[in-house]
Amino acid sequence: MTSRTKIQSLLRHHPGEYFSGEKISHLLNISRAAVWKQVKALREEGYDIEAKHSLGYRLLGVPDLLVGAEIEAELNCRVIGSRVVSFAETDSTNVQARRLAEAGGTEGMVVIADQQSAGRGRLGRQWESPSGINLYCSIVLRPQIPLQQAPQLTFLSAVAVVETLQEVYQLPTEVKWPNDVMVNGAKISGLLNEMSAETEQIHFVILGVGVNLNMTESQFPDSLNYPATSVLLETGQPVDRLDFTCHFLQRLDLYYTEFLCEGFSPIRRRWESYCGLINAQVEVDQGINRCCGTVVGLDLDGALRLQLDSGKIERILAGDVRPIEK
Ligand code: BT5
Repeated sequence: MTSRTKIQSLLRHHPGEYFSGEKISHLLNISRAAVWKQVKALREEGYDIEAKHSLGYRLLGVPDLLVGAEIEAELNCRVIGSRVVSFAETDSTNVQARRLAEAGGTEGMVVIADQQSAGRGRLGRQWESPSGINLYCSIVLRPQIPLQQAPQLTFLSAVAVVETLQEVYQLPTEVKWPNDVMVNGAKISGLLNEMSAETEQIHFVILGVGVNLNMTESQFPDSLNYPATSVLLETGQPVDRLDFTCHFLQRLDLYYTEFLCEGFSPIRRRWESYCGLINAQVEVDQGINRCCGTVVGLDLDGALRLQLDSGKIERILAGDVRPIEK
């Protein structure tokens, strides 16, 4: 951690509290001149730091930036966030994460961007990724699991997004198979997992996560296929993106370590408990095929179990699910 990040983290963890230059210098083991220099640099980055003659420095406001070093400093994870790489702008964090993973990037590495010029959804679809308002991140994992279990990892990120939105913002959040997170019937988050593997061996999996945090109505294009929303639109309150990101990564870390020890069952149970369509009649659009049935749950490999009118259980491996209005 650099001296700048250490000072930023110290002030951030003690909101409203004054720290004299001498105290910071003593606590962080740096010279007073270095404290002054780094406070000046933090102010230039947008941190509102008050300096009072007899009291010292205190933090009054933070810029809404997602900076890798700051996220690393805030996290207390076992695996996730061992390294956090941030971009002001990139094509797609999934593409960057793949590049870094191919160059030897370690398990748990997180790639984050303030803006994506080519944010990706499934099947070549686009993910709207305007600057400075949402979370766009990709996490590199190297699990030692059989290839066919890799799709289970999507459900880890879905559960971590749902629980962060429920617990921190009290939003009535649900999952929709395979990779959507919904609030009040509108999509708030999309997940895109990609993988590098050969002959039964996984090299790495990339968990791509997009969450609409401070997006306003006018920032969504008219061309979206489904209703979409953001935390700001649902709560009326702007979101501190650093805070959201750290809560989410912390929770993902918890569930990833649980997954490595206990397998898919606990996550599958949680995902099913957040799925508003269990026992509901749905239509599944699979491109050329369409089928209807009642959602029964998730299979062990992450396939959706659908009971057809004939009573037969069909395993759905891909497709878009829509509830059938009664
Ligand atoms: C997804 O695909 O939902 C996966 C989205 C994953 C995005 C993350 S961001 C970080 C990482 N880097 C990337 O490049 N991607 C990942 P899909 O189920 O195919 O949904 C795509 C559809 O959702 C689009 O066709 C639009 O209709 C709609 N959509 C696009 N942008 C949206 C947004 N910001 N919010 C809600 N809906 C959106």
